[in-house]
Amino acid sequence: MPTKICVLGLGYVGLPTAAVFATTGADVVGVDVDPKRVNDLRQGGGQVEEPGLRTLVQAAVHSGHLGAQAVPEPADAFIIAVGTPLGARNTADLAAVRNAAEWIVPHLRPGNTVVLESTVPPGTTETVLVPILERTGMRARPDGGRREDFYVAHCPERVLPGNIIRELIDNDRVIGGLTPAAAEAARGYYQRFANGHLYLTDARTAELVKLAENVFRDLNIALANELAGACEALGANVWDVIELANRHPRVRLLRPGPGVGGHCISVDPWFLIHAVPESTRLMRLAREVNDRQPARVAERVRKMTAGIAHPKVAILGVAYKGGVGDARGSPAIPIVAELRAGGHDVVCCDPHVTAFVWPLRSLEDALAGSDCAVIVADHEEFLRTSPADVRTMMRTPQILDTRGRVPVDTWRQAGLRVVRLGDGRGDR
Ligand code: SAJ
Repeated sequence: MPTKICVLGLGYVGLPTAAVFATTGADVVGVDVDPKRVNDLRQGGGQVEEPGLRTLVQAAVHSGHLGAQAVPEPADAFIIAVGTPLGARNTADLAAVRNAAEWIVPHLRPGNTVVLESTVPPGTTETVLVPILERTGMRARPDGGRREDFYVAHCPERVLPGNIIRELIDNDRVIGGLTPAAAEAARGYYQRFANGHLYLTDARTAELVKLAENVFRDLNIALANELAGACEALGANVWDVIELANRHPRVRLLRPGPGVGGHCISVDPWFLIHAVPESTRLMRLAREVNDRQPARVAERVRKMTAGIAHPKVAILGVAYKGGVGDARGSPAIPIVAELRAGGHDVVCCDPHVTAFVWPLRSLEDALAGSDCAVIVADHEEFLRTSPADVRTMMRTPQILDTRGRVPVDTWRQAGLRVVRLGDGRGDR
């Protein structure tokens, strides 16, 4: 009998994980509360725009090893990959984790393994997931000389949107077992496809490892954003400063930008901040610094368009970063909202995003007659556009590059004014 795996949650982690497990010969069933996601998977598709994902899912469905249904069924392993967004007052909303656990309860059998992949506040595996699963009367910990009846582990996903398939297979992973036997049991599943090393630890450590990773990035980006402000004030170019500082063997600064978006790095630090407010002052400050970036971009646009009657602004890229089609938590949202509130006519364009808060137009429509084009998500399509065409389409040919990606000299030679976030050397 092939191994049976049930994946709960068919989002940007669950869908590729289900497909990759299916390629190892396991029989995989994906479930989701959203019937559209279930149908999409059945038809070999999916709503997640990610390089290589469609091909992988289609191959897995055609092989007969991957299916989808509205509710779980008995399996050897249950993988929970549901969202853990921010709820009220920036606390974690764990409703989907609870629902998934409750869904598993009627199907849980002795010897099963349940893995939580979702990013969660410290202690969630032990204090939220396990108590629900133990309603079955079975125990996840050894009890009076008796071994655990089933195994529970936290194995946080680590994939980078835009490079998910490769990272899913190649990245090292941390597997935190509620018990050592649970970590071993979970390893048995992940070693079916993982090329990276599998590090075994306990569940609480794994929870903190995941949060530490994203906090590290949030802090590093906040540092880059502060350096950008400092360079602007001091007449230096942050992009040169960072590039040259990173030539040091032990320095790895990240990049400034319009703000930190998405559903991970701007969310996960709060899980730790709320757990221990007194020891996370720096983390809170980093969140504040990064959350202020969109207002700084809007301020820059206001300066660039000062004196122009009824200024039109083209927002190029509303995804939370370049190369992805996901606009959740995108810094474009506060930037557009603030500019519109101030009376700017704002037109958005994004070749990767299908639905946004405001209507999306073609690049030509966005640029036509505009007075400032703001690169918010650095999609390659924008960087490949002919600057001469851009100049011709705009009324006031000026670009605000918040990502430091525009080939400045070429674009300036084409007659565009190019302003870069973090560049205090003027518009040369
Ligand atoms: N950003 C910058 N400057 C940078 C890097 C990123 O401003 O130098 C911005 C991006 O534009 C974006 C946000 O930060 O708005 C986050 O982008 P990201 O590429 O850093 O990260 P995510 O959110 O797409 O994915 C992260 C990854 N975590 C780490 O790299 C430590 C990924 O591996 C995790 O799986 C994912 O979070 C998650 O699910 O937690």
